[in-house]
Amino acid sequence: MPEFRRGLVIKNYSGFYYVQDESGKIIECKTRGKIKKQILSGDNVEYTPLDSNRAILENILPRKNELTRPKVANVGIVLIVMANDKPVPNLPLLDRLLILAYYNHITPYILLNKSDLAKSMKAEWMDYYEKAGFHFIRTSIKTGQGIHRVRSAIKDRIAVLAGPSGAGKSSLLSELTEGQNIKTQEVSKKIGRGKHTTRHVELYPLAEGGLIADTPGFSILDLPSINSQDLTHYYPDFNDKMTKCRFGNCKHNKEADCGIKEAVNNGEIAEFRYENYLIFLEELIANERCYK
Ligand SMILES: Nc1nc2c(ncn2[C@@H]2O[C@H](COP(=O)(O)OP(=O)(O)OP(=O)(O)O)[C@@H](O)[C@H]2O)c(=O)[nH]1
Ligand SMILES: [Mg+2]
Ligand SMILES: [Zn+2]
Repeated sequence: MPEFRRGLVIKNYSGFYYVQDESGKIIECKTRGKIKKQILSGDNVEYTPLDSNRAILENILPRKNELTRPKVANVGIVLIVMANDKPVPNLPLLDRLLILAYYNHITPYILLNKSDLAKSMKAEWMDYYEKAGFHFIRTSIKTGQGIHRVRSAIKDRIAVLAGPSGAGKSSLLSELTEGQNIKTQEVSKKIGRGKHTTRHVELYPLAEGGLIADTPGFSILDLPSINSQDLTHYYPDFNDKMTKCRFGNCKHNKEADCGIKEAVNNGEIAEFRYENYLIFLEELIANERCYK
């Protein structure tokens, strides 16, 4: 039996998979067609070398998780990007992205970008996340603030950027990769496979270790299919307050003696965060009615 080697898929261009081997070298791989699943960027794979640069991709190793937007496997960290202003933060989207991250066992980092601009009111509200203990980094591509902290957060993991259009995701990607992504985009344009014709997701390596993928901005995001009763499992900032609820199955909505409502009233939980929670709760309850 020939021995397989292991690597990580970083991109897929017209039938070829580019796999980073254990030394960091990129190997161009083809499949034999026996792999039934779609091979994603981020997949750990086994391959048989043909020569020093080319190989046959044999197997996909089990995935830790799999995101659909962007389509990447084995994501370790999601960078949720909002801007101080232009555009103002989309807090319902931020709260949905947090739920999605915890659901997929991905560590969320909240980046408040454009810290060189004056804070909008919604950006002021975001101080809540920092106080509540979420990973929170203020960044700016103009002043360089926070960039090194983001690099060390990514270290050795697969990171994806997410957030509304215009928040600065692609700008941060260029900053983090020191322009490496722009170079590869130009090369692919020259050989006629510009970024407009390719729909795959590319992972860009960081000098300090780790890989990062960009995502086009979006503002609409469905909640994962979770039980309404379990929604608070995805709210680390609610956890210690829930112990005060009178009812064990409290949904923190219309119930009396609720620890969450008490925390909202005394300012420990931000009102907007609770209001978003209630909207999501209704959404999940409505879905449950549909499937009954
Ligand atoms: N002042 C300031 N402007 C920034 C900063 N980061 C990005 N921008 C600007 O914001 C605009 C949008 O940046 P992009 O990086 O394209 O935003 P994006 O999140 O990738 O947007 P989509 O690709 O549409 O989702 C550009 O004009 C950037 O130059 C920042 O830290 N400060
Ligand atoms: Mg972009
Ligand atoms: Zn409660």
